[in-house]
Amino acid sequence: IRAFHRPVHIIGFPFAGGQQRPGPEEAPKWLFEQEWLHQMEKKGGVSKEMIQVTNQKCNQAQDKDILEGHRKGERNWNNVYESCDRLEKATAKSLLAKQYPVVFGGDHSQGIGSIMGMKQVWPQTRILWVDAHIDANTPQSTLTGDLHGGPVAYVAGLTQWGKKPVLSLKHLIYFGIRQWEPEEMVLIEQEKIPWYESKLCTVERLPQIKAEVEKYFYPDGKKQPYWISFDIDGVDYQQFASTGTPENQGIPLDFMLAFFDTFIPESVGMDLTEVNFLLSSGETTERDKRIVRQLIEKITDVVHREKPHYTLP
Ligand code: 6HN
Ligand code: MN
Ligand code: MN
Ligand code: MN
Repeated sequence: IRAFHRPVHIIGFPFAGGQQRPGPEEAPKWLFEQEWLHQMEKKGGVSKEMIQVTNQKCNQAQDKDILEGHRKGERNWNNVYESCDRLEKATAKSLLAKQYPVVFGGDHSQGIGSIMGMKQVWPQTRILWVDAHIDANTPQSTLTGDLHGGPVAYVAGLTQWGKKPVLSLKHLIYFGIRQWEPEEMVLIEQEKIPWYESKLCTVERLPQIKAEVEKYFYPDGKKQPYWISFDIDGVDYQQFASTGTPENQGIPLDFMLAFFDTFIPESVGMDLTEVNFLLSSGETTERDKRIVRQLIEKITDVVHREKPHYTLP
């Protein structure tokens, strides 16, 4: 008897170059040093790999080297492009090896790489985007030029960048969004992209949410697997504070844990992004580290326990 259905493959992406605050590059390094993670690896069914990014530093204007390749609205583009290209290859490889990749960032610009790679293996996946932000800014709509605010625009082809778009906007649903640039909300309205505000994200409503998601994505009943892109700033700031672009309120943690129970069995992998312990201190940091552990343990538990609801490639 197999002890678990799928192995979990934690892909560390030590990258801060999609935004301007130091810290997200440290999160996977912290994770990979944790004794509890070593214990999980020893038990089996968990492995880890650190991506070599081209430059892990955040994008501060005084760093001449990381401004190289700067185009208006796309700060640090060359670095994001090349680092995501490496992540793209690693994500595809992980999926082809029948693993469940958890791409642990790093800032959310990583979505450009993880989703491009995932789509090579699973072109029909639907994406569940859990975030305080829409992350669909283009070089024209962004106010910050920070590329972590734009991964959806890159993978969906709203921004031209030399690789073919892989995501249809019909295959995307948001959870927890509460900050956006005007053009991003226009996009959601024009494309009629469903989104759940945080206060709708309750454990009690989850069965109904699941039914609505399925009705929207699969009107003909033929189901496809999901990719979960989970930005930790989607969670309520009172419950998790170690992140770079916090917004008020948000999704309760108990919803996220139940969300994993519900959607992981039908998903091929996920991003977990924007953890930044340098932005909190004392007991708050310790609490947030315990929460990351709880999330990783939960994800692993569900991936191991549940038979995937689709045929592996
Ligand atoms: N994230 N909309 C803001 C911007 O700069 O474009 C914030 C983006 C945050 C992105 O948290 O992944
Ligand atoms: Mn995000
Ligand atoms: Mn966000
Ligand atoms: Mn912006």
